[in-house]
Amino acid sequence: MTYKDIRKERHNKDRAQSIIAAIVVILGALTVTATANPFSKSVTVAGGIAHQYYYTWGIESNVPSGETIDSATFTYVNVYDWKNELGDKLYTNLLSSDPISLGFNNADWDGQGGGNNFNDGPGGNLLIGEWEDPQGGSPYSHNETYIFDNDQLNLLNTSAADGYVGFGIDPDCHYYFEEIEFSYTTSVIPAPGAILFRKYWCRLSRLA
Ligand SMILES: [Ca+2]
Ligand SMILES: [Ca+2]
Ligand SMILES: [Ca+2]
Repeated sequence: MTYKDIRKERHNKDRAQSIIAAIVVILGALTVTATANPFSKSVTVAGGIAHQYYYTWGIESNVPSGETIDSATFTYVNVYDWKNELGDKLYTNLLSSDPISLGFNNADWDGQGGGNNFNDGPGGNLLIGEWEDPQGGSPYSHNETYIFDNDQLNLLNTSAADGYVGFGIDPDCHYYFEEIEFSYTTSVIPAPGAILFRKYWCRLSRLA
């Protein structure tokens, strides 16, 4: 290798290292924007929810532009029912169509019957939790939590696209709780440019 070749190789190496240093700075900035954004909303219902009705909870979903919900949970805090009876279930559903009103509202009367009055199924609402208090009568610090699976996350993201999501809750016994909490985290949807960027990053790394 001639002296000229050595200088040329050194020049190329210095250049590649400068480019990589710049990329590291940019990647640092990208890492900050990729941090999960937590969202949490809660509601209290004075006197609890009555067995002969079913309810809706409409929420402004507030997913940042260019991001997607990647995890979600729904929790009844310190929940219990009036007393332990056969079939006294608490059904919780993610709705495919948003409720007419925001907030927690009485949707209709079911006379404590009909099972789950929100009829979950493919293409429609999805049941996210079904619970029956095994004790009843008084609180015992039980939190009933549901973690969304992939199908539920997909429906949640589809519904949140218009800025609103809704839940359908059907108690077939009188249920009491401190509050209901709905939480999610989001992450940035990777842009096609980021994938291309990663490809060139690998090539440049080999040059250095
Ligand atoms: Ca019912
Ligand atoms: Ca919606
Ligand atoms: Ca009911």
